[in-house]
Amino acid sequence: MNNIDALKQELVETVKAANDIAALEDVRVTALGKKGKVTDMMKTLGSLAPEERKKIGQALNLLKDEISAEIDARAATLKKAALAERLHNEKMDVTLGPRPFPQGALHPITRTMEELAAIFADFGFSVAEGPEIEDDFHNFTALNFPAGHPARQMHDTFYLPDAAGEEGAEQAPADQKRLLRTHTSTVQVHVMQNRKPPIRVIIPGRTYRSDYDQTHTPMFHQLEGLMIDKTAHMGHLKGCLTELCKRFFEVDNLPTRFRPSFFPFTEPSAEMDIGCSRGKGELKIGEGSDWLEILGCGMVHPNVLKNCGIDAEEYQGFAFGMGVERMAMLKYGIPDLRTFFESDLRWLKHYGFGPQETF
Ligand code: 2NM
Repeated sequence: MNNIDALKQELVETVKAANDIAALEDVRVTALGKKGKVTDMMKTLGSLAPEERKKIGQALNLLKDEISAEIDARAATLKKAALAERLHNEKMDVTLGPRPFPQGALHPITRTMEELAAIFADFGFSVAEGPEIEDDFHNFTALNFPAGHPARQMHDTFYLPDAAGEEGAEQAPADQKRLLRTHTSTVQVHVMQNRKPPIRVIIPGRTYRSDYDQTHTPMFHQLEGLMIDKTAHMGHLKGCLTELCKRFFEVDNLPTRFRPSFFPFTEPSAEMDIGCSRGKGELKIGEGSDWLEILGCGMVHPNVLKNCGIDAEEYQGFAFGMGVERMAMLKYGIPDLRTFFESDLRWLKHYGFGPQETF
């Protein structure tokens, strides 16, 4: 028993002496871990007489509980002290006046959307916006996605709870199910429903898909466009997007090609590639013999026009969509998608998006 008292004394002292959480974790291991001092003593129980074993066993269990409680109490104290220190060190004076020179700057995603919008403004396109919370009709049905299309699955789309889960609330009809828009095409639907052609709009904005890895974040940005009149055709689409890419990437004789593709909302559909080279792990746009996929496009499907209240016998048009992060990564040589959303000032400055020091 004397041994146990002595060990308790010793352990309580070491707990008190631990001055940070890491040191305290070491104490927990040396005291209570698999090869710890209390465990070592437990291992000697087998050689004792039954009466003695019971007494010592109980005492050791008690010791274990006591030391564990001592460690928890010490951890709480250390955490409190660490927080107090941070609060003290990171104190700021909110009454300070404005800084003498500009400290703000536009995020590269915002910059990229504004650059694209400025080019489209030259082509006569205006900017339209719409809600990020949408319904199934605007996100899928109107855009000619058949029932049961894979993009409609819970797995890919963030659905919102029905009628805030209220008691006695009726289940919403399928077309009214609420969701976070998975593309900005929902805004094209609103525009077509509410305006008469000719229509010439672009829609930059946030979109959401349930996906997270090296090349996907659950929130990302798209810029889509729509042009509708009586005679718009694939040639106009190609000319418009080719000129856009030349201006955006600042390459005069940019090679381009259009490959057949498929989207539910366009027919025919195409993907546009631009010329590039990939020597020595470095991507160069505008030269070389490789191709880089840059956007999707096509002639608006007659079903989409009809679903949005436009006479498909009289009007036709083209549409396109691109990922803003991808455009920004290619133009500014940013290799990792996820860094866009880390708010790291050093990263922003490194890629030339720090505050402008002109004052
Ligand atoms: C893309 C590719 C091709 C598109 C189609 C429409 C609408 F609403 F007019 F039908 N909006 N956006 C479209 C077409 C989007 O993104 C890759």
